[in-house]
Amino acid sequence: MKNYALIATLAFATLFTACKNDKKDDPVVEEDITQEDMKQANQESERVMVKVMMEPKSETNTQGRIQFVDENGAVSMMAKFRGLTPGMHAIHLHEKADCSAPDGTSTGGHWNPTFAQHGKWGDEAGYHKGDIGNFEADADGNGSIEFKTDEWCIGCGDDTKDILGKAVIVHEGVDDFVTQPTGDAGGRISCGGIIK
Ligand SMILES: [Cu+2]
Ligand SMILES: [Zn+2]
Repeated sequence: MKNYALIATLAFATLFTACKNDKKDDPVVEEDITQEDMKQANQESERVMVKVMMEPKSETNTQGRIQFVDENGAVSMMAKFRGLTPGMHAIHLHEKADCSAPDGTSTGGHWNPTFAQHGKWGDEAGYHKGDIGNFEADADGNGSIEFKTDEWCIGCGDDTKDILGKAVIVHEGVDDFVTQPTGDAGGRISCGGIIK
């Protein structure tokens, strides 16, 4: 009887020591990872991508493809176009992802959720969240533009940042960054809705 008790005590002691040692040897104990850490990790690893096909408008042949990627708290845009007239063209985000009108006017005005004035992106005097700027088409009518900002998101639900449901418009002319509220960029020659 005495022996059994001793064996039981020893077994228990061994088990207890083993558990204790396991915990000490493991550098990452579960309790050390807080919910806040998990949230941050999820935000950093989440990558949202949307592809936009740009269709010709206003009786032009201007087509394009755009890829938007939301990653690590910023959205990057990579856009390629063909069928442009050589030279500079304005590109903006407009209010609605509706390209149904032959002249693209169904997309509404420039996307301006912060009620700012039209301008050059980053200007202290203000700019629309859709005021991407200008890009150049070469002699063959090909052009591309890359853009990145943490002032946009894709599907985050913040009305001042979320580009889902907006449209990309390429214009016939150049954005002068001064004329209100359009930049006097001329007709709308290519249109694509930003939808998932
Ligand atoms: Cu525009
Ligand atoms: Zn604008």
